[in-house]
Amino acid sequence: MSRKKIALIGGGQIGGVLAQLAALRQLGDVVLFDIVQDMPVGKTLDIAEASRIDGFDSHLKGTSDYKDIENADIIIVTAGLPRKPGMSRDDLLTTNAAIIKSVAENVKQYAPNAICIIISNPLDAMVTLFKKVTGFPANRVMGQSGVLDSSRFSSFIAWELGVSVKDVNAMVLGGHGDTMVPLVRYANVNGIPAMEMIEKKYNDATKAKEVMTKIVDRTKQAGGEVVKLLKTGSAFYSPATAAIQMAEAILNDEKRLLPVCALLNGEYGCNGYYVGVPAILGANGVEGIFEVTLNNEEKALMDNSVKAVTNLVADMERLGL
Ligand code: A3D
Repeated sequence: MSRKKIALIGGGQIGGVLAQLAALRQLGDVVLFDIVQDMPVGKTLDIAEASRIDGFDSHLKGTSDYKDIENADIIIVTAGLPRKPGMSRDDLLTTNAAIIKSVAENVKQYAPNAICIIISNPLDAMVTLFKKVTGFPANRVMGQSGVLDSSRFSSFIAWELGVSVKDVNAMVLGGHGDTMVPLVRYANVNGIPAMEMIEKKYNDATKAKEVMTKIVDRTKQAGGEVVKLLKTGSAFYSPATAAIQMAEAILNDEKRLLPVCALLNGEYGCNGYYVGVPAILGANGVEGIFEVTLNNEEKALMDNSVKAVTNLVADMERLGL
C-alpha cells in the first residue's frame, strides 16, 4: 500500500506548522507549495532534518511547481494574506479571492480527486469560491473553522472551571466571524452541563450567566485577540492543529463528528451556502451533516450567522469574484 499524499498550498505560518504536524503524526508524504520560490524548500528541509530525532519517515518536498501536487489525497489551502491588527476577516475578501481562484484552478488540474480543506479567510466565502471554481462534489470541499473555534470555547470553559480540557465538549456553529454561535446549552464536562458547573461554582445563576457571556464573547474575539498580541500575522499553531485533526479523520476514515464548514442543502433552513455545522468526516470527506435541535434563541443566532455568510458571498459575487 502506498503512502497517502498531503499537499499544502501556502507555505506561510500555518502551512509550515501543518507540514511539521503531518510529518510528526506520520499522516503520509507531504508537499508544501508556495508561490514564493525556495522558501517552501527551506521549510520542508528544516522539518525533515529533525526526522531522526522525531522518528518519522514521511517524505517532505517543498515546491513552487503545481505538478508536484499531482495525485494528492488531501489538499489543505492556506494561501492568502492573514489579518493585520484592526482588520476583520472580511477585509481580506478581494485579495484572497483572487489567490483562491488561481489555487482552485490548479488543484482542479493537478489533483482532481483530492479532498480539500480550506483555511484561508474570509473562510466561508473562500470555501464557496473554491467549490465553484473546482466544481468538485460537496463532500470533497470543506472549510476549517469550527474545530478551532470549538477548541477555543472548550479551553476557556476548562480554564474557568479548573478542569482538564480533555473532559470538555463544546461546539461552535455558524460562520467564521463575529456572528459565530458557541452552543452554550450543549457545552458539557463529561456529560455535566458546563452552565450547571459554573452556577455551582459561584452559587449564583446571574453571575454564572455573566461568566458564560464573557467566555462566549472571548471565543468570538479569540482570533482578534491573538492578532493584536502578535502584531504581525494571525493565529497559526491552533488553526494548523485543527485542520490536521480533520485531515486525520479523513485519512483514517474515523467518522469523527466535528464542526465543519460544509455545504448546506436545506439543513438549518439554509440552501447552497457553506456554514459551520456538525459533520461526519471519513474516507469520503463530509459523509453527513447532523442537524442539532436548536431552541428559539439559538435558532435566531444561527439564522443571523447564516445571514452574515450569505451577505459575504453576495459581496464577493458583486465584486465579480
Ligand atoms: P501567511 O504566513 O502570510 O502565509 C500565507 C502564504 O500564502 C504566504 O507564504 C504566501 O506566499 C502564500 N501565497 C500567497 N499567494 C499565493 C498563491 N497564489 N499560491 C500559493 N501561495 C500563495 O498566512 P498564515 O499562514 O498565517 O494564514 C493563511 C490564511 O489562513 C490567511 O488567510 C488567514 O487569515 C487564514 N486563517 C484562517 C484561520 C481559520 O481558522 C479559518 C485561522 C487563522 C488564519
